[in-house]
Amino acid sequence: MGRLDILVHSIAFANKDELKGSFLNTTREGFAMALDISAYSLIALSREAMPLLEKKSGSILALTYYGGQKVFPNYNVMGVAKAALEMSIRYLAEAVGPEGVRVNAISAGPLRTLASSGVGGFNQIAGHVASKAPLRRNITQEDVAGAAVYLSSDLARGVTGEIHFVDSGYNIIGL
Ligand code: 0WE
Repeated sequence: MGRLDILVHSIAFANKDELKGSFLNTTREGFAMALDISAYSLIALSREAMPLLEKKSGSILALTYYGGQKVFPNYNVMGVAKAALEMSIRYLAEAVGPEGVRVNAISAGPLRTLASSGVGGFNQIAGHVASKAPLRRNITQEDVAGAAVYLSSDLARGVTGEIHFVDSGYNIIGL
């Protein structure tokens, strides 16, 4: 297999029924599945990747969403899973830091992808962000790619355990 420079975690799943209606209706099975696939998978992947990742220069990058820090309508159990993912970033950063491996996440603003295509009210969310965010626009795939290249590269050699927002600045706004 050779060596790995970068591991990108970009996987999440919750049952469609859990991504609508009241959070009170979150099922034990739906909760377990969302956290298993969306958060625990980072720990499992990181453990398997560690023997392959370059010591002193390897890095791990995950993708998260502001719904892991604030409440968004319908995001529900995915918000809890992203909160677990974001805290796992910090614990993993501490665990693999001594080998010189860094662990960070990008918290991206709403972006049209396969994962967001099944999301009811996506256009409304994107429209709201574009009207309120400091940059008054939605992000692009290239915006995320730029941050990903930076965080994965030696340019970010002193950065680990960080949740880096690529969201046109939306997260700094109070109202
Ligand atoms: O993290 C996500 C969504 C990830 C996701 C998407 C699906 C669609 C298909 C997880 N599980 C599933 N399950 C499916 O069956 N996003 C950041 C995009 C997203 O999802 C939302 C959002 C946004 C934004 C759900 C509700 C409200 C807003």
